[in-house]
Amino acid sequence: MTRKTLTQYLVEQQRESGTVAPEVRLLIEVVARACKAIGHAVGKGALGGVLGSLESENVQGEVQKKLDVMSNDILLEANEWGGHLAAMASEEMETIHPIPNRYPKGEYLLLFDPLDGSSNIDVNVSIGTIFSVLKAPHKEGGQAVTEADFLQPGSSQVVAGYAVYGPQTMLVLTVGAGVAVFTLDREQGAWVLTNDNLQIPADTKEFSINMSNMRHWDTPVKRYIDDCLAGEEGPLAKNYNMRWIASMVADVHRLLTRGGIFMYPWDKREPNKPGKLRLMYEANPMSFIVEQAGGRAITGTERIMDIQPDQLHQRVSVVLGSRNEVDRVKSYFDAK
Ligand code: AHM
Ligand code: MG
Repeated sequence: MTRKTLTQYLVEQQRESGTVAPEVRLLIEVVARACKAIGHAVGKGALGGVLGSLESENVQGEVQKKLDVMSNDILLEANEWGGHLAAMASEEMETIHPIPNRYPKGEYLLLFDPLDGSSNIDVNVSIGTIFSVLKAPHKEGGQAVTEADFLQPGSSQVVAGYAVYGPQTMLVLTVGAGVAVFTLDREQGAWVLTNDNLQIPADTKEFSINMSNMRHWDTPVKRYIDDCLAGEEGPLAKNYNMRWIASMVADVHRLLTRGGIFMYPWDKREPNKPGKLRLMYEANPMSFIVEQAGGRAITGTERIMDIQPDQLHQRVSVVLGSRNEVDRVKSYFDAK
């Protein structure tokens, strides 16, 4: 059987449904190539000297791992010169990165978490790259891009995707016409289409949450998890299973494949922050993919992609996955 490559898939999308503009196709191919390079570095581990931490902290006050910074550099360098972008923003950079003047500029904005699940790097557990693409607002007279141009709700995303670096290296992508999955053929170095219409099962018996935070949760989350733990004898009348990889990419990839619900809710540890995960380059792209696969993504009370951001690095409470289970969690929040 001849399988399609990423390039073929994108050309067909461009021809048939007009969902992929030529500039967007170039953008996706460049990001995918950068992900291949990151995956290669991840795979070398100690042999490539890529494990361990640096002295530095990122804007969120988190210690940066070597691979966080390397992956950020790979994405920046790959995307600077192609002429498809106006600017980039990343979890690892405090402010936006406009395309330098020596290169032509395009109409799109690229946001990324270059290496998600950093705590898993040194223990050889799946990690990933998450990215989101927005259209830059039109400016008169070539005015410079600003951070405010990035502050668009998730519903404005043109593309979202992630690469997961696990036993297989995969790329999961939406251009707003369903979700396609590509597996890296490591011999050929090609992304090969392995699922052209990923759908999340509507129901599930599997939840994903960091249970060690239970004492800090808000009542609706506590009540829902208590009911899950009560199993067949409890009000939900089914036995649940639990998984927590501590890498959002890997946890979301699992639930996209076999159903599930993933939660990183607000909690009392840092009451002034809406949650741990970042809206613009973690929650929004994952929400776009999950919704395109027939699932739901909410904060508990509202749709994540409806949030009007006011900061590049703002955080958000996240509940996403199988449609009926997310609706169930929402009913716990509504009853609060
Ligand atoms: P990171 O972007 O610094 O890696 O942080 C995000 C990660 C998510 O991938 C994961 O869901 C969560 O943080 C794990 O948090 P915890 O260590 O509290 O379990
Ligand atoms: Mg992350």
